[in-house]
Amino acid sequence: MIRTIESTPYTDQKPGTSGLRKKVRVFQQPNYAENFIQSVFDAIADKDGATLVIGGDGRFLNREVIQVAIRIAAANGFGRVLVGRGGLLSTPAASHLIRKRSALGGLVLSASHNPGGPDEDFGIKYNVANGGPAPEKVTDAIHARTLTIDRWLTVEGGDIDLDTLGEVTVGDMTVEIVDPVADYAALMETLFDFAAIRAAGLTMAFDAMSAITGPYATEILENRLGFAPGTVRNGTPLPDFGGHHPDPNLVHAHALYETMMGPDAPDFGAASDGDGDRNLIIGRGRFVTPSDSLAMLAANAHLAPGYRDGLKGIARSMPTSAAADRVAAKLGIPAFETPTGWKFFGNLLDAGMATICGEESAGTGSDHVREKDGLWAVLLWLNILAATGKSVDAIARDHWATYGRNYYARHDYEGVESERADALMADLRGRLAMLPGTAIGDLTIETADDFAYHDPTDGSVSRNQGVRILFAGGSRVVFRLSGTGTSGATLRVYLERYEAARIDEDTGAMLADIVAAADEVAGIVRHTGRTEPDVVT
Ligand code: VG1
Ligand code: CO
Repeated sequence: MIRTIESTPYTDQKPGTSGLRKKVRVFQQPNYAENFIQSVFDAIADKDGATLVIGGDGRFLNREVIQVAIRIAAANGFGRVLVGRGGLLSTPAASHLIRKRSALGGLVLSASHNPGGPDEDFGIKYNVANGGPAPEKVTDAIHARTLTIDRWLTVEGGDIDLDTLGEVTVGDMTVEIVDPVADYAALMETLFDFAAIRAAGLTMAFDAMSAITGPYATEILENRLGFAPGTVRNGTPLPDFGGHHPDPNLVHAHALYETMMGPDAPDFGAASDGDGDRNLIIGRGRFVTPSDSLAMLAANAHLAPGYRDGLKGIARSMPTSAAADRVAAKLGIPAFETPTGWKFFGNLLDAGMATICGEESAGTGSDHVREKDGLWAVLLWLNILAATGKSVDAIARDHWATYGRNYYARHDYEGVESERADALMADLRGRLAMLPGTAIGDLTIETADDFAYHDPTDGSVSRNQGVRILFAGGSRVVFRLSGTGTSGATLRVYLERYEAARIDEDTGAMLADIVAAADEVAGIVRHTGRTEPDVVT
């Protein structure tokens, strides 16, 4: 029996960089999650009898929303729902499952690197049939529907057991509880030389940050690759991530950083985020910035079986450093520059124009799925270490000696009042045309624009994707506002300077004049009242 529940729209359900993210208490309002899920289903065609994947990162509210989503899916005509046991699926594993089982799409319940718990964040993201985040035309349709929705559909019945593998029936729909790890681990075995990694005798530390990658990393790293028990730290997913931000950067994964810089550091250190799509890479005594990691992985990918035939192209988000472009140039393959967010890579991957993609925010991935993939990056690094017998530090130095070094940092100003952040961006945008030729200290602005992306596969255009200030000589600063936060605004300032030969300098010192220029050109202190960023990555 299908029941129709009357509802009224919420006006704040516009998906951001990566789905709808709000405080848990916002999601707990009557009909809030239900409205959004029904709006997703109202915005998509061909649901009758189709397969849908549902899973999340295990954060607070995960199980409750999964139960609700299953009943709404049954009432909307889906034939089968695949759910990871315990309601768990990492974002890349969900992407793989959608592709492997030819699903129409999937609901990924996560707020990624944002903290979890009753007072923290929750999120819902819809992925389409290629396994990737819904493109803008789909998220726009979902948003439009949230503004007019007047009912949602459900079926009678209580909650189902999410913890036992097998099939149950909800309404006329089959729900299949699947092992969240098995298919993903099998995919990794097809891409990487597990025997060579095992034989290399490397030591490592992996921090799962009490988030989704614990079960995946334990199975792959400890069980299949033979790393010592205890290699995976914080390996049990917790609803509140143990009270931490599951964000793999030097601030929130500080304990791992300390280990890797200490006297007893293993060969390799890594961490992933709430939903398992990000990666932090630290060799013994050597932190690798995500932009550099993308370039180094692309340059060495042919050493892994899955990429033996080479790459078709490399894509990076606009604020990501241009280090990967230099690799593409040397390989004689195209380099693409997209807006922030993985949804923009999907078309390039589907069209076979790019093989490896990455973002400065610790996201790297390839055409094996349509999401960024934290453990994939870890395994590719391990495969490269095993194949070359070199340390992370040696690989980094060799890379810079060949390509030069893009010194890079991102400064985040968090919890800025939205009006002040908007005013800063509006002020900057209003002055773009006048900036070229302006000298700031020793730097001279060459060009200044607001990045617009023209998708080469479907001709769609995405405007206002971040302000770029390019200085003579190749340094640059980029300004944009975060689209994943749940309170106030976060201003992101991306700083980059290229050096062909000076590859052994201190990043902070190399970027100091660009930091000063960024403040002068955008009036960061004047607009935000902040004199220092909250997070430097
Ligand atoms: C941030 C990152 C972006 C990433 C997005 C989702 O977005 O900058 O590169 O794709 O998070 O990552 P924003 O709009 O806050 O800058 V995740 O791991 O949250 O799915
Ligand atoms: Co994530």
